[in-house]
Amino acid sequence: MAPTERTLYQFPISHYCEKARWLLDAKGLPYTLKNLMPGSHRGVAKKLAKGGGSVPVLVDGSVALGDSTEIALHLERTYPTPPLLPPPGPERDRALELEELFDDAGIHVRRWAYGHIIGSGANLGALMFGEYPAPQRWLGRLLVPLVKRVLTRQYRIYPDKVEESRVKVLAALDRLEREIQGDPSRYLVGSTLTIADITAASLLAPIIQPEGSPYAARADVPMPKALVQMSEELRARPAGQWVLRRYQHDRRQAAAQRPAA
Ligand SMILES: N[C@@H](CCC(=O)N[C@@H](CS)C(=O)NCC(=O)O)C(=O)O
Repeated sequence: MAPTERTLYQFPISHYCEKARWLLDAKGLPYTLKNLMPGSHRGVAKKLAKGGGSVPVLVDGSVALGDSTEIALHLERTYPTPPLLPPPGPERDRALELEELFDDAGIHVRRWAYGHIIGSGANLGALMFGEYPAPQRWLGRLLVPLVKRVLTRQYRIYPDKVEESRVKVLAALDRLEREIQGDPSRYLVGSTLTIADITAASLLAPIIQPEGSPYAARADVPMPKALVQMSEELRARPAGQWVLRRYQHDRRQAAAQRPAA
């Protein structure tokens, strides 16, 4: 039987796409990545998944999913080994609840981070388009002023909202620390990795900047002072250390077992 064709449509820099890549890697599934250009992505995503037009979109054989949580649940149903959710019961319910909570926190991480990146002289073109092939990379860099305007409007990157998001990100980190009881070696639910861990670690990664993530510090793209400072402060906390550990250990392990597409 021919292997299932599996394609993840994405933006390389998107933390929701990083979550989807990690889920696929953790399941040991081969997939092809297709980088969409911001702007034209909407039409492609809507046509594929008949959803809101955001990325990631996973096309897995005859099934198309346009939301990272739906992707997580689909993968769990279709490829139960290794399990990324406990069996039905209170632990599973808690994992699903935490998945949703940290998924929402991702909106605030993004608004806070872009709020500082857009307001500074940071090289947004290199961050967003560095991984695209040449013609798209050049086009993307030309479009940066437009991209900044669209991001500002779409994600409501306004000073009062950015501040509101900072407070919400810190509340999510407090919650994380309560869940792990201050111990960065613990998983959120039970004693193994679940979709709650993958969601929390990938969606918090842009402000912790772990090695092995798309947000690791790069000498060629200096980050705004506020982001560097936030990352340093959070890395000193159990929540920041937890994200670093999940990347050092679980993300690395998942990436290492990625089969060729
Ligand atoms: N709830 C969605 C959120 C995905 C999302 O916000 N994706 C962003 C990139 S980080 C996006 O596609 N933005 C452009 C758009 O919505 O048109 C998920 O979990 O997949």
